[in-house]
This record gives sequence, structure tokens and C-alpha cells, in this order.
Amino acid sequence: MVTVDERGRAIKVQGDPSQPVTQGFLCGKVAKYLDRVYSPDRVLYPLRRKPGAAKGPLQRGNEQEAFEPVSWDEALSAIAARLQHISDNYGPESILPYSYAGTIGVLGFGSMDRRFFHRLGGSQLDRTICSEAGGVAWNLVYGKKLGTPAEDFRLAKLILAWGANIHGNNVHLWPMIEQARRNGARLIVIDPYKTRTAALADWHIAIRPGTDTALALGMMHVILRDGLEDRAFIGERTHGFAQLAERVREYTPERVAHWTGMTAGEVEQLAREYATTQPAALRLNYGVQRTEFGGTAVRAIAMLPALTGAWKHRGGGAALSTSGGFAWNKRELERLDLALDSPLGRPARVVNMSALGEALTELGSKPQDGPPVHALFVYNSNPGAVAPNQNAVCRGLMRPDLFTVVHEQFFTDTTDYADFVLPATTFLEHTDIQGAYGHYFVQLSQQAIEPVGEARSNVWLFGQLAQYMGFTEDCFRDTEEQMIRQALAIGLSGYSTNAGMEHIRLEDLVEQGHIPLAFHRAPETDPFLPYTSGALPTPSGKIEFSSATLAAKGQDPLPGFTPAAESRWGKAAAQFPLEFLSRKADNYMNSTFANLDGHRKMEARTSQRLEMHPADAAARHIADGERVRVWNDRGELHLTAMVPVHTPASLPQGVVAGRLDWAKLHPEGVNQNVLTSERLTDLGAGATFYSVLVEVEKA
Ligand SMILES: Nc1nc2c(c(=O)[nH]1)N[C@H]1C(S)=C(S)[C@@H](COP(=O)(O)OP(=O)(O)OC[C@H]3O[C@@H](n4cnc5c(=O)[nH]c(N)nc54)[C@H](O)[C@@H]3O)O[C@H]1N2
Ligand SMILES: Nc1nc2c(c(=O)[nH]1)N[C@H]1C(S)=C(S)[C@@H](COP(=O)(O)OP(=O)(O)OC[C@H]3O[C@@H](n4cnc5c(=O)[nH]c(N)nc54)[C@H](O)[C@@H]3O)O[C@H]1N2
Ligand SMILES: [Mo]
Repeated sequence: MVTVDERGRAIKVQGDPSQPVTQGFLCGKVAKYLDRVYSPDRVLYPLRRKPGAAKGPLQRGNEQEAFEPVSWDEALSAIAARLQHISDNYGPESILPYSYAGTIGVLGFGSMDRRFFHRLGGSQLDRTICSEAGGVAWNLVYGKKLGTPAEDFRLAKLILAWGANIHGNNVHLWPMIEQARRNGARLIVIDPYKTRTAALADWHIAIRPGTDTALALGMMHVILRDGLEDRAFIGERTHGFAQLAERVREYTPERVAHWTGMTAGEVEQLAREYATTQPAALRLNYGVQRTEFGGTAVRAIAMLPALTGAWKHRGGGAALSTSGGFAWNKRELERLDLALDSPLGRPARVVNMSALGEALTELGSKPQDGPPVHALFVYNSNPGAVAPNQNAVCRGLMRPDLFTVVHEQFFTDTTDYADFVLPATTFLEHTDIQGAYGHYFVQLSQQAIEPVGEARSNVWLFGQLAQYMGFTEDCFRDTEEQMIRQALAIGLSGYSTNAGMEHIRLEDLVEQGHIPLAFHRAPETDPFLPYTSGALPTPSGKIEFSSATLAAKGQDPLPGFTPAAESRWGKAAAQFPLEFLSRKADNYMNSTFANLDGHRKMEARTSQRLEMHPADAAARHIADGERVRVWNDRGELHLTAMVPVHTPASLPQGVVAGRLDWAKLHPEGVNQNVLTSERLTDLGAGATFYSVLVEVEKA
């Protein structure tokens, strides 16, 4: 909720107390959102790179050295002309959109932009940087991303946070956990790093990175050995149990202890506690799947509640994401069919966003690749800071023949490489409709203030650019309201025709702000228990322990543990022996907020630090507070060592950790993504931010 004064200026942002999950409170970083909206550093007008101004990192506040203001009309005409020229000369696939989660509004995330690039024939972007490995893995087991409702976590007796920094990244779940604990629940956290969540847990298991599959299979070993599984649930709801039972025989607690760094006794205890406490709620977030074999890890962990029947109990089960509950009408929003009218006459090639460096520096060198990338159109994302293998990304962005447009709210690590910077609205300045990946409410976010400066929304930008390109289809003239109606597939009766949304009308959303999905309308009398009834959208119609889909691709149909190439067991460990966790910051949102002084103050203790285990520091004669050089064969940066002196280590031995920041705010103009790699995950071809080897020395 936004309060606006009589001059039209927003003066307060608050949570909506009637929203059952967020309950009226905001996280620390969003509570200060107006600092962002009215920051003097906002991009206010369209800008063009001055003739002769070199691309590359600019000091904050010195943007006028490189850019000159232009009108929207000049900017759009010039961009349209250049895209047309590139399309005519190299083929439209040489134009690459790059976007992710700047806004996750349904329209802002993917609607008019998709229509535009489909009609243009631009390459399609595979949006894998965040959750694809885990999403593919979850769907192999369950067919659809659903999970325990957030509100029901308060009924759990055991909460297992697995690769999930709830207090840091998902703070709206925390009150439910506190309530559960007041009623006697235990919280167990499985995370190599002692997060805020881990520090507050009853038991923190500091597992070695990338070894979760071994632990999950070891737990299954104990559960089946001791007869703690739910035979009725398994018989009725699952597929492939016999094969799984055979597989887990080899995962003895002793073998699992060897990989994970736990003791065999701890593996036994965890398994027994998990299987004998009901309701048991597993909060699996996306941490685990940012490792090389993270897809398999998510698959294995996701099977646990099916083995114990935890899904049957309200307050039990598991939650990775709830996004599968929202059946948006994407066909209408994205209009892939427009690709048939593009110069290609077919859907364009797909380029993986998690290998942007490679896409900009190598794609096009092999005949089967298609053309090299000649134009990059960035919106909703800051790849200069968040994409892996930053040196490769920046080499690509520096290519003199690459035409780059960036639609942004701020002068980021990416705008430094732009030919055109276009001002983008914040969520206060445009209207959108929201789904969620943590709860089951459809929400409307209505424009609260006029755009700051000449900022324009993603929908407006791509609708306009379509006009300048001469695209005549009506869909490019749709307004935000029309598109919200399309997203909801509003029928003649005025109600949505999307599955699970048939009770939703736009008028009611305007009035109420949020409306639960159909299956979550009466949680007290008719609680939602995912996957406990009906056929599932998997090949067998059941929860799959064994996957025919994987077998058909020649892959192992069952989960099995493989150590990552970049782990202590990999070949490169001889040279780079430390496992590096390139983590997010608790007070930023990926790279968002990291440029604001108030947020930087909140993050001051850990910003630009390298957290080390005392033994790893001692072996390198490094003391707390000393400057260190961190490097591998992709890059290097200097950070300040943070070594716990009197308190226990926050990491297992052999693991170091950093936090995401803006590159240009570091004296060397880089951030921790100079160290991360473009190697992709086993499932979903996602990024492997948590499978990285480095070495560290005193600077
Ligand atoms: N404050 C804050 N909140 C955020 C974000 C932010 O940047 N800041 N980002 C948002 C986004 S985009 C997302 S996707 C979500 C993500 O939310 P989470 O999935 O919670 O994301 P991460 O912090 O990437 O990873 C969670 C934890 O996994 C741990 N981890 C790393 N490797 C392993 C491993 O091999 N095994 C296990 N068990 N754990 C491992 C990390 O130490 C980390 O604490 O958070 C969202 N919320
Ligand atoms: N080392 C390391 N790297 C990571 C991660 C990690 O844990 N460690 N996490 C990864 C994960 S989970 C994710 S999701 C990605 C996220 O990567 P991104 O999606 O790039 O996320 P942000 O860093 O938040 O950058 C989003 C940008 O979009 C802009 N923006 C916001 N709203 C709008 C809008 O409406 N329109 C336009 N045009 N722009 C807008 C913001 O100003 C911001 O600069 O980062 C990944 N990178
Ligand atoms: Mo993410």
C-alpha cells in the first residue's frame, strides 16, 4: 500500500495487513523502497552514448561524461533503425533480448517484450539463471510446482530448511515458523553457511556444498532400513518405489558421512527425526540447485515427503515454489505465434542466459550456431553484475560491433556498456498483476504515482518500439488493462477462465487487492494438501521416484550422487582447493538496492568481505580484517578477510563465502561473479553459482 500526498508524491510504503501471508509487514530493504523511487541516481531520460565515448565502468555520478540526453522519439527511431539494419544484414536471430526478474509482475516480466521479439525474429532467451534446474527437477517428480501453503507452516512440528535462507531471503515465512516453534516445532537448517536462519535454528547442519543428493539418499536408506516409510501413501500415490529402494541401499550413513562432512550418527538422527515427526514441512529453496548436480539434488530431496507420506498432513509436505498454481494465459500474453510472421517464419533459436559471456564471445563461430549476437537488448536485469563469468560477459559487452540497449531505473554495471539507456518505471509507477512463488494469492499492483522523469514501463516501451518497427498487429497497441484481462483470460461473464481463477474478476481485484486461488479459498474447512489426490501431470500420473522421461534421454532414471567438477573432489582442487559460495546479500535483492547508501549501511559488516574458516585462514597466514586476493582461472578480486575469532566458524573447513554487490562499487570494478563459471546444471541448464573453486592468499 502506497500513501501519496496532495502533490502526487509517494510518502509511505506499507504492507497490506489483510494479506494472510505478508500480514502487513515489509522486509527491511523494501521498507526503504522510496529511497529508490526518488533516488537522485535514477535514470530519468533516454540517453545516447556520445560519439567516441568508450564503453566500460563509469564512476557513479559521472554518467554525463559518456551519455547525452535525447527524446524518446529520437531514441526509439534510432534503435528501431539499428535493429532493422542488423536484422537485414545478419538475420534477426543476431538480436538477443536479455531479461530476468527486475520486476516479476506478470506483464513486466514477460508479455509485450515477448510479442516484440517473437515478431522481430530475435533469439529466444532461455531464462535459466535462477530456478530452472530445481523447477525441472521438481516437475520430474510431481509434474507441477505446488507446495505446502506458507500459512500452514505454522502447524508443522518439524521444519527442515534445506538450502533455504528463510530469514534472509523469504522473511514472510518466518512468522509462521516462529508460531510453529512456539507450539513445539523444531527447526533444522541444512546449509553450508551459517545464515541468519541457521543461527536461529535448533540444529544447523553445515553440509559441504553439492553433497545434498548423498544426504537425501542416505536419509532414505535409514528410513527404508528401519521401516519408517508410509507404505499406503507409496502404494497409492507413487511410481518406481522398488527401484528407488534398491538404489538407496548403497547410501549407508557411513558413506554419506564421508561426502557431506556429517557424522553417520547425524545422518541417522536426521532421517529418524524427519520420518517420525508429523507434520514435517520441508522448505526447499533454490540454494541447492545452484550446484552442478543441483537438479538431481532437488529431485532426491523432493522425494522425501512422498516416502514418509508427509503430504497427507496439513502443515506437512514441502515447498520449493507455488508458481504452478497460477495458470496465466501465457499463450495470449507472449504470442509465440507471431514468430511465423517474423522474417524467419519460425520460432528463433534459443540462447541460454546463464552462459551470456559465451553467447557474446563465441556464439556464431560454429556453422550450426547461427549468427553471432550483434545486438543485445537488456531490461529487468543487470547482467554486468549478476551473470556468471563476469570477465567473459564484459569482454562481450566491450565488443565495438555490439549494439547494446539497456532499459533501467539506475546506472548499473550494465548501463556502462550501453549505446542507449532508457528510463524504466518502478512498481509504483505502472500497473501490473502478480502471481507468486511463495503463496497462493493473485494480486493487483496499481500505479500509485506518475512516472518519475520520463520513465516508461516495459509494456509501453515494447509496444512503442513495435510501432517504430512498423509492426501492424493490434496486440502491440494493447493497454495494460487489456493485457491484465488477457492474463486472466476474462470471459464474457467478466470472470477469469483460467484454471483455479474462475472466481476472479478484475473489479474484485481492484477492490480487494488480492484474491486466493480456488483451492486455497477455505483453508480452515478445506485445506489444500498438494499431490494427495487425482492424477498428476507426470507420465505415470503419480509421484515419480523413477523417471521414464530421463531414461528415454539415456539418463539415470533414479537420483544418484556425483561430486561436482568444481568441488574438493574435482581435479581442479589441486590448484584451487577452496569451495566458494558466491552468495546473495541479506539486504539487497540480487544486485538491486546495492547502490543505495541506506541499504549499503545495513550490509556494511559483510559487504566486500570473504568469510573464511579459521583453519583455512591460518593455513594461509591470513588474519581477520586483512586484505586477500581470491582467484581462479577465470578471474580475481581483492576482498577483506572475515575470520571468526572467538565465535565458531560460519562455514565448514574448505569453504569460503562472499556476497553479491555492484562491480563498479568495488575498487577493481568487478564483483564475485568474476570467479563463477558458465558451467551448467545437470537438469534445466541453470547457473552453478555454488560450484566454484578458488584459491586465496594474503594480498
Ligand atoms: N535478502 C534477499 N532476499 C532475496 C534475494 C536476495 O538477493 N536478497 N533474492 C531473491 C531470489 S532471486 C531468489 S531466487 C530467492 C532465493 O532464495 P534461496 O533459495 O534461499 O537462495 P540462495 O541464497 O541462493 O540459497 C539459499 C542457501 O543455500 C545455501 N547453499 C549453497 N550451496 C548449497 C548446497 O550445496 N547445499 C545446501 N544445502 N545449501 C547450499 C546458501 O549458503 C544459501 O544460504 O531469494 C529471493 N530473496
Ligand atoms: N554470484 C551470484 N550471482 C547471482 C546470484 C547469486 O546468488 N550469486 N543469484 C542469481 C539469481 S537467483 C537471480 S534471480 C539473478 C537475478 O538477476 P537480475 O534479474 O538481473 O536481478 P537484479 O540484480 O535484481 O537486477 C534487476 C534489474 O532490473 C531493474 N528493474 C527493476 N524493475 C524494472 C522494470 O520494471 N523494468 C526494467 N526495464 N528494469 C527494471 C533493476 O533496477 C535492476 O537493476 O542473479 C543471479 N546471480
Ligand atoms: Mo533468483
